[in-house]
Amino acid sequence: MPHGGDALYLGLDCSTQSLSAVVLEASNGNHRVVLEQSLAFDDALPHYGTRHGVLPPRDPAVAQSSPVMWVEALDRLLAQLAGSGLDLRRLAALSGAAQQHGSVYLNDGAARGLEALDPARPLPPQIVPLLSRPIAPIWMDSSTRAECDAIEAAVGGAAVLARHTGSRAFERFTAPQIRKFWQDAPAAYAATDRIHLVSSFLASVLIGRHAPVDPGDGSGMNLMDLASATWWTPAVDATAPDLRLRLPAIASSSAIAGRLSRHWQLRHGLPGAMVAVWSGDNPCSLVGLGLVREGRVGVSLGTSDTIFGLMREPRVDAGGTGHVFGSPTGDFMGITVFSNGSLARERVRDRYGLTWAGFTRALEASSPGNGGALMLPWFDAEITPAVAVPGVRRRGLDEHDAPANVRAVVEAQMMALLLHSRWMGVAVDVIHATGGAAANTGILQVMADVFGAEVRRLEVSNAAALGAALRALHAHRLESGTPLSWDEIVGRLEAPSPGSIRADPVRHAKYRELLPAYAEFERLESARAAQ
Ligand code: XUL
Repeated sequence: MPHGGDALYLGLDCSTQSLSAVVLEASNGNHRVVLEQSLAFDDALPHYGTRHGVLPPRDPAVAQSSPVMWVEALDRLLAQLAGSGLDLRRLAALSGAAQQHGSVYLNDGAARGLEALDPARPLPPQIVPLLSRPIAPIWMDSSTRAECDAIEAAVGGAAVLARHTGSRAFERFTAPQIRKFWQDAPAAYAATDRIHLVSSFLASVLIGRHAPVDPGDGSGMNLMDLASATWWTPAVDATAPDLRLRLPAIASSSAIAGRLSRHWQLRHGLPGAMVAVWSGDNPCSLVGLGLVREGRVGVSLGTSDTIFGLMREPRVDAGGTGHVFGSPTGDFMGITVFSNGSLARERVRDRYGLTWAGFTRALEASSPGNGGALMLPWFDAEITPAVAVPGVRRRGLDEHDAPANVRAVVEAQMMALLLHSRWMGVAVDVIHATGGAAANTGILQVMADVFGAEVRRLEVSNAAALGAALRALHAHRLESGTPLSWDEIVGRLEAPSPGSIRADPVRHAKYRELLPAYAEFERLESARAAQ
């Protein structure tokens, strides 16, 4: 450490709606969070015109965002950190998490351009000329069913693709998105020299050269062979011509990609700290929630709702809804993703003119089980189960009854989480919860009651950014020849004791009774939507 004091580690999280930072201070063998900061894209950078971080779509199935906006947000947030009063000369390493699957397309001027960023000039006009595609397709996109079918057919079927890459083809995964780009804009594809994930793109901007992807985020592409963490040639060849030449290297999540480039040192007075390879937000949340052993699950209630847990072996979901990703620990993780997460909760809140406090009161004013009334909150196209044509479905539920609708959206989300995580084969007695909605005790109580499990809430609001900071610490110690085990990394975090919410046996019994009716309603309606 070149300067006195304890080492600092920075974790960033570029999610759908915001960029967040968590700074850890490591002292006396332990580490603790000393700063949390966040910047919401719509509010902080209104000139990009995003809504909830997404560019207004021409087609409702298309979801895109702006890579330049993410870089401008990075610049702003690092400026805020530099002015926060923390002595950032103590910054030993940083890493990041990002929304998964989204891709960024760079031309052959990017390698030089990233190296030569001018700290005296604003960043956006320096990034724009490096892009061969001005926008980035993101995980909410559901416009590539035809491309999914073509890729699956070319490699021998959905099951073969899932066996190798961890998932059958999903619309939002990077390979179908790349295939669509090649078909729609062949000249722009030809002018593309490197295709990054959101994670590896931002890491590249920080180190001033092309960064690798890690197996955690790489497994969200339908292109990586899970077992060997190498590009799987049949899927690469099935996606687009000469794609292999355009893909980044794959490196361990604990590898150092480079150091903060001169640009960042001069622009914000930051040190040449090590930059560990970035990963996806879900793999980082796994670490942030301390789930480094098999048998525990995490739930993230963010823009997407996700349920995940570590796996020693890659057990692929035969039903085709879940995914297996790489875990930053070098193991695997099972995950199921729902697109109607916080935006669905928000749509119900707004429909009845409620604040969040009013939403909570409405939840409390309605009775568990909702008298059997059910909702399928498919405000947007749903990933799990696959529903391409959005639309809310109600059964026995009066659309005008605000408390019943508030309860119905939360109960449906929790029952869907339970139903579609069974394939992971994990007995769930404790759930570690994170994400914006985890602040709401009423929602977590429904989670506890539906699962019949204890729910623990992390005090740090952003588990993905925390996980990225812990990964930076892990990578730095490994690089310095003083490695720490993952148990030590998560065990030495001095976190205030997490809030714990217990299941009520009577309410749990009620949900066990309701679950088959919910499952049947979901099965019927998703089948009808597919016709
Ligand atoms: C994961 C997924 C989402 C995004 C959200 O497969 O699509 O959870 O990572 O940021």
